[in-house]
Amino acid sequence: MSDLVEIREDADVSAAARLVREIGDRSRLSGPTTESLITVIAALATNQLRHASRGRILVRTDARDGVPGVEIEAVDAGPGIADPTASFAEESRRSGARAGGLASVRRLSAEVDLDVRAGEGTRIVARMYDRPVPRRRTVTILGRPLPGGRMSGDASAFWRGDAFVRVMLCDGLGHGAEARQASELAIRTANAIPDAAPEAVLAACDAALRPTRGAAVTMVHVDERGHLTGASVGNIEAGVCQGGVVSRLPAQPGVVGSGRARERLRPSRLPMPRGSIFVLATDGSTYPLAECRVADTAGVPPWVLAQRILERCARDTDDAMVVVVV
Ligand SMILES: [Mn+2]
Repeated sequence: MSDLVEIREDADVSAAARLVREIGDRSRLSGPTTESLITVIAALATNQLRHASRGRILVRTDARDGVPGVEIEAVDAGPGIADPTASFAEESRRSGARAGGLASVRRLSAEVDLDVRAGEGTRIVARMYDRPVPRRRTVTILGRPLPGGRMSGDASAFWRGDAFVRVMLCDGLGHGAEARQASELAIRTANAIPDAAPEAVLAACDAALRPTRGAAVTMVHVDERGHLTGASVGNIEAGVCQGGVVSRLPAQPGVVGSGRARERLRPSRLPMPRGSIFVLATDGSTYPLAECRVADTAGVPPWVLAQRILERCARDTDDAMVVVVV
């Protein structure tokens, strides 16, 4: 069961709250869970009005291990959350200014996926369950065009299954709109073959991207048991980090779309145990994985790490995008 609410004015915040109350009642969720859903959807809707002036929110019922729950997905085409670290931080007693912020979304949700593209919009997906459930992987994507640029040539997407998440990151050659054509086509190609292995997705992209400039592309499949399988062509940095140690995902040189990348494609496997994080970054960032070496990343929210990489490593001469899977 799923429902959509358009958020255009203050009254729509109450409409969204009524919708999740109904869904909570129909799904026989406990009172406290329904109250949490109402708080979260109100925070998401208010955030959209305040920062994007409008947006839409999708609500879907879900269940995990027999425990009923709800997934709330908020999408807007605003400027993108400028400072995710601050927006999701718990309010201190002094900074009442942040009341109605997104801290409650983080606090009340079992999991949050976050996708923020500067100048393009924000997507927040929050999942809540009636009782504690085994935690699943979450994905954070933060990207921005090069300073002064209007459109990023980088693109990323993730696909979630019952026991896995698939993530793609693409850097169209050069930057701007034509680069974006190539990176978006890679995403659409992956989207059309949801069951294909990462190296098979890259092979399909190598053929599909022939009419474009081409792109650097990394595709990974991460399961819930601690296995990561991936394939990578071109200079996207990717690695699993744990306790300051980084295991890199090997990449083959070349360009997806050249028609020659598919000849040598091999899958790579890395262990990704609980507590480790997987970081991906386009070459708009210099030494992004060094950020995982200098400090222990355990317990650091993924958006804090992604934002830190963008702020400390991103170059002024290229689009930059960072993906963190925990
Ligand atoms: Mn680049």
